[in-house]
Order: sequence, then structure tokens, then C-alpha cells
Amino acid sequence: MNIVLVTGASSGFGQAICRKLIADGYKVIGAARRLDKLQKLAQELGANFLPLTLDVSKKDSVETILLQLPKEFQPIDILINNAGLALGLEPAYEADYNDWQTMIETNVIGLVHLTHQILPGMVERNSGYIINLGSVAGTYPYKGGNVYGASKAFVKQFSANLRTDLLGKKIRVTNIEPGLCGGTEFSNVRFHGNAEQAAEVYKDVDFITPEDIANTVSWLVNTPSHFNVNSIEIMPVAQASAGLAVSKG
Ligand code: NDP
Ligand code: 8X3
Repeated sequence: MNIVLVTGASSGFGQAICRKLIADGYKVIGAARRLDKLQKLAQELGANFLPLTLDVSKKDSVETILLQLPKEFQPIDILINNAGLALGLEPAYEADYNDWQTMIETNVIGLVHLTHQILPGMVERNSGYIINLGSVAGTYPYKGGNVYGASKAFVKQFSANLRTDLLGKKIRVTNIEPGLCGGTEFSNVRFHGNAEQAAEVYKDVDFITPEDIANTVSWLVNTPSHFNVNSIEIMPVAQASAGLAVSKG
């Protein structure tokens, strides 16, 4: 198992995962829409890293691009479905419909495109590993989490259902469910580029870092092949679920 495809490699978790897996000795394909960021990463990571311009939400182009991968980056042994985003934190009745659509097209449909394209080859070879980036938002509701949380609940259940379909095959599936993580573009994207609002999320909090997530991925892919972590929920010590709320009066 030595070829890895990481989606969302131009930033945050994806970039840190690429760095760590290259250091671990894997060949890594890093995919995202912003080629300039990927090219910069390629300069740093060298010949075992292949930058790939890819919009996960565009089914036809995902198919074409993956079929045209250079021979030395095939077949994909490990798929890390990391590309994703949150847009907005308004209550559902004030949310922008376009934000909802983009989240579903990226976090749900994009992840499904990649999995549908790559999984049959893994089954044919009876070998592979799919790691999805879910979120604590897929388990715990929070105000303004509406479609983002629902998209990550999809990722959680899809991961569990994949495990069921793959019973008897030597293919592993893990859903990583992180909580608050700083040092990525996540909140800048969520707040449509409002850096002040984004910075406020992380102020005075000892948050999880992208390197923590990359180290988790590195541990997962290096566990023995009989060993499957179905899901792994990770929060900073500074975060916990805050219980149910009641409106009085
Ligand atoms: P970033 O915004 O830093 O990174 C997101 C990555 O996804 C970017 O590389 C972006 O690249 C890529 N991306 C977005 N849309 C597309 C698309 N249509 N096609 C291909 N790539 C796309 O966020 P994080 O690193 O923080 O988040 C990574 C994942 O982890 C996401 O799925 C997120 O939901 C999840 N997560 C994040 C948490 C956090 O607190 N940060 C906590 C829990 C989960 P580009 O724009 O170049 O396409
Ligand atoms: C990202 C973590 O708490 O902002 O999935 O939803 S949170």
C-alpha cells in the first residue's frame, strides 16, 4: 500500500496529511481546485508528490482526470476524502440556499464521486483503505450547523455502510470526526473571507492542529491490515458537548 490520494490538499488538514505521508515514505497525489497552492507544495515535497487540479463536485471531470493519472501514481491504495467546507453559521431560516447547495455538492456528492470511482479497483485487488473526514458536527447538533452537520452525518453513515458492504474484503474504512481545529482556512471559508470573525473562533482556545490530524492519519494507515478503526472522534480538551437547551416561557 503506497499510493495515496488526498483531496483538499491545497490547505489545512489535506496539506498536513500530504507532508506527513510523504515523510512516511508514501507516494501522494494531492488534489484540489487551486493549482498554485498545490504547485508550491509540490516544490517542497518533491517527485513523490503529484499535484492534481480537481473539483470533487464535477463528476465527469473527476472520472476523466483519475483515468489519466500517470502510471507511477496508479493504482490508488489509500483514498483520503478530506475536501470539504462549511459555509455560513446562520439559523436555517436565514441561510443562503447557494451555501447549502455548495456544501452538499462538496461534502456529500464530491465524496461519493471519488469513492464510487476508486472503490471498485480496490475490491478487484482486494486491498485498500478509505479514510473520510467527517466531523463532530455529524454527531452533535449546534446552532447554525444545519446543512454542514447534516452533510457530515451523511459521511458518518456512509462510512459505516461501506464497512458493511465490504465485510469479507480486505478493505478498511475509517471516519475521522474532529472537533475544533485551528490553523486551516475552515473558518475563513465558513465566514466568506471575514478574517476577524474567523479569528474569533480560535481566540484563547488551545485547539487541535492540522498536524494532529495528519499524525492520526499516519497512525491509521500504519496499523496492521487486520485492524479497522471504524470512527475516531477527536476534540481539543477545551471542547465538550454542551448538553440540551430549553427555551422557557
Ligand atoms: P480548509 O478550508 O483549510 O481546506 C479545505 C480543502 O478542501 C482545501 O484544500 C480546498 O481546496 C478543498 N476543497 C474545497 N472544495 C473543493 C472542491 N469542490 N474540490 C476539491 N477540493 C475542494 O479546511 P480544513 O483543512 O479545516 O478541512 C478539511 C476537512 O476537514 C473538511 O472536510 C472539513 O469539513 C473537515 N473538518 C474540519 C474541521 C476544522 O475545525 N477545521 C473540524 C472537523 C472536520 P481548494 O479551495 O483549492 O479546492
Ligand atoms: C468542523 C468542526 O465544530 O466547526 O467540522 O463544526 S465544527
